[in-house]
Amino acid sequence: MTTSNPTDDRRTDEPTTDDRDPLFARIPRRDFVKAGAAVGAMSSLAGCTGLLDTDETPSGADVDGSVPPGEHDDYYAFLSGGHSGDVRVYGVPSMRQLMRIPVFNIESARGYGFDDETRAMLEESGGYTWGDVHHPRPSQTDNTYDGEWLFVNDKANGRMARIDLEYFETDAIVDLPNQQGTHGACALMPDTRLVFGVGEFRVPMPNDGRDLDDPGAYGSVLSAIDPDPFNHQWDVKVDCNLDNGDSGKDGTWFFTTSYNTEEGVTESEMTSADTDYVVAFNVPAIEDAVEAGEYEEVNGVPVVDGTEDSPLNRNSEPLVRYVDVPTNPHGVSVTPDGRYAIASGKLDPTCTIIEIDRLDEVDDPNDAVVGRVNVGNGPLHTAYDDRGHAYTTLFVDSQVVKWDIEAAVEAEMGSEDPVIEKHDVHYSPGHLIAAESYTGDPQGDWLIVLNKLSKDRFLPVGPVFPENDQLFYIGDDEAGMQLVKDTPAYPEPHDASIVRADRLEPASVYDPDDLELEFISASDEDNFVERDGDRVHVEMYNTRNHFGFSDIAVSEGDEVTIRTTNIEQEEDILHSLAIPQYDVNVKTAPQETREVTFTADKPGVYWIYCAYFCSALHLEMRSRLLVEPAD
Ligand code: K7E
Ligand code: CUA
Ligand code: CA
Repeated sequence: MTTSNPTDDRRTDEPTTDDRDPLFARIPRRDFVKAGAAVGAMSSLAGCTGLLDTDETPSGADVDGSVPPGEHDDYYAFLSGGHSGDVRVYGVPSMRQLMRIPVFNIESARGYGFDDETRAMLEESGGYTWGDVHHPRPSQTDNTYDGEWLFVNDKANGRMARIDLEYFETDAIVDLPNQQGTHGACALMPDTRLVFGVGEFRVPMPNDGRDLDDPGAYGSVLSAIDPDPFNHQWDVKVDCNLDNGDSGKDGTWFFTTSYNTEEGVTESEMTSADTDYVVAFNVPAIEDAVEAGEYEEVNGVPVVDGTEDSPLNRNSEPLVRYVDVPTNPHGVSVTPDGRYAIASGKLDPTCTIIEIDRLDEVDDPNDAVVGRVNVGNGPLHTAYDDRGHAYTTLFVDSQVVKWDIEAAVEAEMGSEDPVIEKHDVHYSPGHLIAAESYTGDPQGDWLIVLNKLSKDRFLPVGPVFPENDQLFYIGDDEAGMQLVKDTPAYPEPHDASIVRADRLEPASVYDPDDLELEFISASDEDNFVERDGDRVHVEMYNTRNHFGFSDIAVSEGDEVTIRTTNIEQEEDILHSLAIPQYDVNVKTAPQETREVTFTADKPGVYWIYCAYFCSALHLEMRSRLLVEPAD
C-alpha cells in the first residue's frame, strides 16, 4: 500500500499514445509540456499532491485537464444539486459548468415553474418548492449510455424525475406515495426497462396516522417506474430501511444497502447490530408476483411483500435475498463485467464483494459473499475503471483508495493486500465517479471525487462553504492517481455521472412537434386576444425586437392566459415574457411555445419585457399590460 505525496516519482519516458485518452490524442505534445509546466508551478504553491514535476518530461498521462478556449470537452458530467433541487451539467475534463437543469426547484432564468406546464408538473407531484437530488443516473441500452434520459431522486419528498437529454429539461416527475425519502435511484440494466426509486425512511404503510409510535410496523419500499410514460408500476416492501441502489447488468437483480435492519428510530438504535444488509431484489420474480395478483394495494399501488418472513421469499425463487454485511453499509455498485455487487462499509473499514450469479445458486445468501477487502476508514462509494480496479472514497480518512477487484476475491477476508494506492482528497469525500463507470464499458481516464468539505481550498465566502469536486486522471496505472483540479460547487452535489459527449445529441432549437402547445406564427390569424367572461386568452408570437401585440388591455380581476412562441429560427436567440410585479417570467427558446396564466389583480400599467439580452434593441423589446381598475 502506498500513499502518494508531492515527491512521488514521476515517469520520464516518452508519452504513450492511448486511444482511450481523447485529450491526449488531440493536443500536440509541445502543448502538453507547456500545460504540464503551468500546473506543476501552481501545484508547488498550493501544496497539491499527485501533479507532475516542472523539470521532468511529462508522460502521456500527465494530463492537466485544460481545454483551450473555444474547444469542447470530451465528456458531459451530470452532478446532482442536492437540496438545491437541480442538476448541474459540467464539461470534463475542464470542469466548466455548462448549464443547470432545474428539477424540483423553480428557476426563473429557465422559466421553470413559471409557465403553466412546468408549474402543473410541480403542483401535481406534490406542490413542493424544493427537493433533494442525490443520484443522477442516465438511461442505458445494452449497458451503454444511450443519451436519452437522466433519472434523479428526491430524497425530501419521495419522488423521481426524468430529464430529457435532447432538450436538457425535466419532462416528468412521479410521486411515490409509499416512499418518504427516495434516496437511491437507478434504472434496471441492461436496457432501462424499469427505473427504481429506493425508499430510505421507514414509515407506516399507508402513512395516514396509523402506527404512529410503533416503529416495528414501519417499512420501506423499492418502487418500480416505467421509464416511458413515467408512471409508477409497483412497490416491494421490506422491514428494514433501504439506502443506495444499483442494478445488475442482466436484468435480474437490483441491489440496495440497508443500514437500519435494527428498525431503530435513533442513531444508537440504528447502529446497535453488528451486521446489516445488502438487499437483493429479483426483479423478474417480483414481476411474476405482481402478475399473479400476489400483492396488496396501498395508495393505489400494488405492493408485493418482500419482507423476510414473506411466504413469497420461501419459494425456490425468493423475491428478495438478504445478505449480511458489516454494520451500516452505504454505497453499493455493480462491477462493469456484471459479476460482483460491492458494498462500501461506512462504519466498517471494508468493502464486501457479492458474486451475483451465486445468488441464484446458494441456499444461504451469505454464501454469495466472495471477498472483503480492508480499504480504510469510512468507505462510502465505489467506482470502476476499465482495468479491473475499484476506487472507493474514505470519508473519515479523506482519501480515495484504489484496489484490485480480482485480487480482493482471491485474498483472505479482511486483507489489505488488494489495495494498490491511496490518495488524499480535500476533504471528506462522499461519492466519486469515473467516466462511464456504471456501464459495461468504463472509459478509465477521468475520475471526479465529490468532497463534502472544502475548508481552506478556496477564497472564503462566509460561513456557507462551497463543496470541492476534485478531478483526477486515472489512466496511467504506473503514475497512479493524479489530482488535476479543484472545482468549487454550490451546495451540494452528492453523485454524478460522466457520459461521453458523442453519446448525446442535444437539440439547439425546439421542434414545435415535440411541444404540446400549438406554434404561434407571425401571421395575423395566429395572434389574437379573446375574452370569455372574465377570462382573457392572448396568443402572440415574439421575436427580435417585439411581441405580437404592443398593448394588451384587460380588466382588474381578469384571469389572463398568455401563450407565446419564439419564432426565431436562429439558435441561441432566446426571449422571455416578463411582467413586473406579477411574478411572471416565461422563457422561450427558438421555436418554443409556452403559456402562463395569472390573475390581473393590480390595476395599472405593467411593461412586459424580454429578460434575455437578445439584440442591440433588446431593451426596446416591450409591450404594455394595461389593467383597467374594476370601478
Ligand atoms: Cu452517499 Cu445520497 Cu449516494 Cu450522499 S449518498 S454522499
Ligand atoms: Cu428578446 Cu431581449
Ligand atoms: Ca445498523
